Amino acid sequence: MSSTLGIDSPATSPFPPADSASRNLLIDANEAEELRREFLQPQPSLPSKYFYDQTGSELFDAICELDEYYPTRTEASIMQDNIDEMVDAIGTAGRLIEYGSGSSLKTRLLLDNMYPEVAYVPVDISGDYLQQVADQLRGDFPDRRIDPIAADFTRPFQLPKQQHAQSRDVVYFPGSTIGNFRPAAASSLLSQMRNQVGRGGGLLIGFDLQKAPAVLEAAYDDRRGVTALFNLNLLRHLNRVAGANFQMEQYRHVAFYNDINHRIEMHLESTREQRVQLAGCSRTIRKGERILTEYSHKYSMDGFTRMAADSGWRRESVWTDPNEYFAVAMFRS
Ligand code: AVI
Repeated sequence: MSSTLGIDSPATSPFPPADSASRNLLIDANEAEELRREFLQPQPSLPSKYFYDQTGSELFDAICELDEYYPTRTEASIMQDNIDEMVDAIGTAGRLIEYGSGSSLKTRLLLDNMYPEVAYVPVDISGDYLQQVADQLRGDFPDRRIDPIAADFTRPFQLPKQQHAQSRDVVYFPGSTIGNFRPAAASSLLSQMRNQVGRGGGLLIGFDLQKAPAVLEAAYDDRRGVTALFNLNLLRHLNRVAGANFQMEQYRHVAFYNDINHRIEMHLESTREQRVQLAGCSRTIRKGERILTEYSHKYSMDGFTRMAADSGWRRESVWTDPNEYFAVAMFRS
């Protein structure tokens, strides 16, 4: 998940320095700076990475089970239905490098089926959790080489050198996480992946397709209100780690499809005027004002292929579901 949603850090901050409250934060100085920068924009926003504390991760798992939230199960069925072709496209030698691997749960099908010579390289920012997952995977897949790397995949990171010159690296980026990046940030991430695997390398990526707005809006505003809780939990998380004083009950979840930019937008709308403190800064949020918390871009097949081509990727194969709701594609550099 992007830490900046595509906003680059200016060399010097245009915002006032943090006050003394920022000394007790559970986030580092760069994160505090990023929060202040986003929150103090004319259109306030908050980085979506703060969705994922313990509660938020559990709520996201619950979202993936919802009737309305089609992406997870659709991608899983595409993988299941086409696993043999995918495994052949990955090839017989090299590494599968998963960006933002988390629990690696969705990758088990590939780990079960890939050629035995292919090593698995899960990349995740949370080092301790990554080691636990890697130990578990080594137990469950004793014949597979597992080489975890603790890194923030949104920034360039070093891979150990390949053992054989002719081996090919394939980046695996499932879950339509690419859709949570703004277009410029998505393009630069695709370029970074391209540079990392070099010529002849691959990219196996899942992305969400454009479809009827009613289907999309239901997926991000479900009847049981799980997505609303997921969105609101971001405020609770920031209260805990970033010295914020959000009153959760004074915001409501808003999700809609922006059909000009082809994206779901999630916001939190304030139900009254209030003064908010966050990471050592403060601002007034008016009644009815919205704080942007997430974009989830939806692509056309051609649009995604063009964006990838601009970053040096040629589409080799694409697999989709009967409704054409979601796509998994193999690109080659
Ligand atoms: C993680 N990401 C791909 C999800 C999405 O669909 O954009 C995050 C999410 N937000 C609300 N529901 C799910």
